[in-house]
Amino acid sequence: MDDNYIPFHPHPSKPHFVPPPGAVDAHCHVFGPAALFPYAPESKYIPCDASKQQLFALRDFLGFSRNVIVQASCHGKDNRALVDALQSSEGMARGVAVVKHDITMDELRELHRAGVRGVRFNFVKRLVDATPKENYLRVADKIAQLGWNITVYFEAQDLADLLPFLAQLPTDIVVDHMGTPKVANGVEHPDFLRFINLMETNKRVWTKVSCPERLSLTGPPYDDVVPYAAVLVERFPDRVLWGTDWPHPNMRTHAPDDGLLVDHIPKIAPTPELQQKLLVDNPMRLYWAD
Ligand code: 0GY
Repeated sequence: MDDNYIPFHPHPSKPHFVPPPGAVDAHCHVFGPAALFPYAPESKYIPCDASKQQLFALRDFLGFSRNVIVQASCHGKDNRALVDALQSSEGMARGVAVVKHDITMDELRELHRAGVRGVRFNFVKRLVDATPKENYLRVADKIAQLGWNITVYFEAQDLADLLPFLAQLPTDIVVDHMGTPKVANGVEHPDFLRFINLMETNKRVWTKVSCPERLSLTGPPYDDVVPYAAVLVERFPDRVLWGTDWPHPNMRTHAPDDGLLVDHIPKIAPTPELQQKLLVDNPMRLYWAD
C-alpha cells in the first residue's frame, strides 16, 4: 500500500435507511489480496487490499443483496481478482472488466460466463495513460455482440472533447459518478449542463449518482453534492444507478463511513418509487438481463 493511501473505514455505521429488497450496490471494487492477485505494474497507486469476503460482508451489513464489481486501474487489464469474486458470489455479483483491444470473442465469452456484463473505459488522466480511441472502438464492437454495456470514467472538463467518441459507441453507456462535477461550480455550470444535455439527447446514457465523498467540498454528510444527484434522479429516474464505491481508492482527506453513504440515498431519491428504480429495477435491467 502507498504511504499516503487511506484504507477503507474499519467500522462503518449501520445505516438508518433500509434499502428495498434486492438492492444492488452498482459500483464497488475488489483489490487483491496482492499475494493472490498482484497489482498491475502500470498502476498509478497501490491500494489497501480489499477482499471479496470483506465486500460481501459489507453488502450484507448495509442491507444490500447484490454488487456490480468494477475493475479498477490498480489491476490494469488483469481481471482475475474480479472474476474470482464473481465466481464466489453465487450469482449475486456482476462485473465490469477492463480488457485489451485484441481480446478474442472466446475470451469475452469466458468473462461472460463468470458474470461480466460490461467493460470500462477510463479517461481519468491521474489514473491511466491514454488509450487510442480506435482500440476502444474495437472493444466496443466486440462486446456489443454479447449485449454488454460500457462504463466510462472521465473528469467533467474533458466531456466536451469526448462527446464525438461517446456518440460512436454502439451500446448503453454508464457514466461514473455523474461525470464528476466540480461542486464549487454549482448545478447551473456549463460543464454540468453539458452532461445533463448528453443524458437528455442520448437515451442510451445512464449514470451512477455515486461518490459524494469524492466530490464534496464540505465533507460528511456530503450535503453539498445532493443537488447534483437529485436533479439527475428526478429527470432520468430510469437511467440512474447507485453504488458505494467501496473501498474508496485514492481518498485524500478521510475514509468515508459507508453507512453514512447509504443514508445519502433518501436525500437524492426521496420516494420509495425512485428508490426502487435506483437500487433495484435499473441495475437489474442493465446487469442481470440474462
Ligand atoms: C473510483 C475511483 C477511482 C479509481 C478508480 O480505476 C480506478 O483506479 O476507479 C479514483 O481514484 O477516482 O472508484 O471510480
